Amino acid sequence: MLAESELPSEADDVAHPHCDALIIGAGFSGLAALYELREKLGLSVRLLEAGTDVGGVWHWNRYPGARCDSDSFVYCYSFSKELQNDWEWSERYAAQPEIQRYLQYVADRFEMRRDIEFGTRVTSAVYRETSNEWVVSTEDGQTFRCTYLISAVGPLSRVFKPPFEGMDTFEGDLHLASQWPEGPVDLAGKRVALVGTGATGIQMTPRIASVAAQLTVFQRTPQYVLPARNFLLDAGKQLEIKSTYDEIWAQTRRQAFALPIDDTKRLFSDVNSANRQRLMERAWELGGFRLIFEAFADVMTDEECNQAVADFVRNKIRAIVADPETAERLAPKNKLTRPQLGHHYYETYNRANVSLVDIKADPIESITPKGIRTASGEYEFDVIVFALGFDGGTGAMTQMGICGRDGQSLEEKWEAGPRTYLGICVDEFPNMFMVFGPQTCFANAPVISERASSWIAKAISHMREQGHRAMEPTPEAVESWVDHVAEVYYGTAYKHGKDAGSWLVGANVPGKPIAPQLYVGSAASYFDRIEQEVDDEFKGFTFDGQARVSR
Ligand code: NA7
Repeated sequence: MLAESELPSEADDVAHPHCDALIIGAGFSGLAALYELREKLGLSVRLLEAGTDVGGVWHWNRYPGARCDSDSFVYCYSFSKELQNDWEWSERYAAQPEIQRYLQYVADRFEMRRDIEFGTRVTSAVYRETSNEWVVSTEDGQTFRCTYLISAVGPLSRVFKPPFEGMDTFEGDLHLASQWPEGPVDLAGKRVALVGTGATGIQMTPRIASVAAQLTVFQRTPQYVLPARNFLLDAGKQLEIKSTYDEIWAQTRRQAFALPIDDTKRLFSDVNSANRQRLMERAWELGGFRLIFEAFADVMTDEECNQAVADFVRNKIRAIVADPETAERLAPKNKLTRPQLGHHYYETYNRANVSLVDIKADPIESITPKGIRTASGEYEFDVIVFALGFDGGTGAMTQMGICGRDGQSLEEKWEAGPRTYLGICVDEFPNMFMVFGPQTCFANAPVISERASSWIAKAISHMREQGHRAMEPTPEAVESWVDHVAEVYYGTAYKHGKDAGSWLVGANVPGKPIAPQLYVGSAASYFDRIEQEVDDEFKGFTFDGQARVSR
């Protein structure tokens, strides 16, 4: 809570530029919001970005093997038919450089850069009731004023730093996957340690193994890794995509994870044992997330189904990995929730230069000048790479010094976990909107970001048409969304995420309260819910209320 004397005064306002909307973050979410608010609503918009270019998570996460897990042709915007027709994705799953090139292309094509300030990190954003404005300060000493504050900082941008002792004693090179250097990193012929086997570590493993003299992977919890089955999108496939884009987007918007596949309605109990196996084999061969969406409808809700699919993956691991001990170490013991996609991940453990250390059995004690010391001894390395994940969901927002009415900080507001309405707004934080904020839908991100941005534009239009100056959700609406997010989360296999240390429930960061960080219901139901709010003329909100002031 800020003291009254710390609240920004109006005395210096003339020195501080005002815009209608100020967006924080130039990733998929921020650029979508910039497009909606500037091009469609005609607002004056400023976008502040800490990095040196557009890209957001794709600017920072340039580690070897970084790639999206959604089909590239729906891991993009649908707001411009011309854009979607002109841009060609080269692979089923685009790699980081291509995704960043896409966002650079979008920024240039729609002349977004003129409204973006790069290298500008927000250090505080305080709502000032008297002028119904947000006063935003940056690390380099700038101050901005705006009516609408739009956070687009992403759910996975606050890095979880390695908590190990002795980090600064290591004589070789240390790298964090999510802060990978822009210049070349030479791993050829080196002895490399990789700590962490989440989505990031799983992508890095085959790439590092292909160049390093030796790769030692330190795994705490094994994951379910499905084969991605990447391929080049040839001219025929490009034509097919371009000529059916409307149908593809319609399919995507109906699908649980906003992917271009059809969710099956088939229950596990509908099928006999031989057919179950056949369905799982088919989904495994087609690759991607088909095993959890196309084989059976109840993988996340039926224990027996979850167990059968989990056993199927464990058996695949045993069939792929030649060394039985390594295979058992790689076989997950937890329930199957969101699997990861791998690009020859398990196969990589058959290479002579790759080994796996189980740090649950043999924990890391410290980083030493020569390498890593575990309970059983010391390993020597030239390079150590950490892929330990993020303070996901709330982490990026609570570090920005955001204070709503009466100087109440977001950190205080979310002391026991995120509390939002629809993952977009927070009570007592008038005119603050979030694109892909905590408790938004956990699904193919650009599709969610685009829908949320368009929803925010509709909310602001509604306010303007009705002559309102500010809106915020009612505490009751927030309570009902928080309850719904929890009910859905704890009604599925995701409820085991706490035991698995999942960031989705805040369990990976010591001391963080356990609470679902995202809504794990289907994207289709999320879209219906937020559109219903528009149709109901934003009945979960109060307008002007305490925010009303006379200028
Ligand atoms: P994740 O999925 O959170 O994975 C982090 C990994 O780091 C995971 O294997 C963790 O093991 C491991 N970890 C975290 N802290 C430690 C400590 N203290 N010691 C050892 N190992 C540790 O992050 P990613 O960046 O891979 O992926 C994030 C998201 O990106 C992913 O969910 C996708 O949606 C895209 P653990 O499992 O906690 O035992």
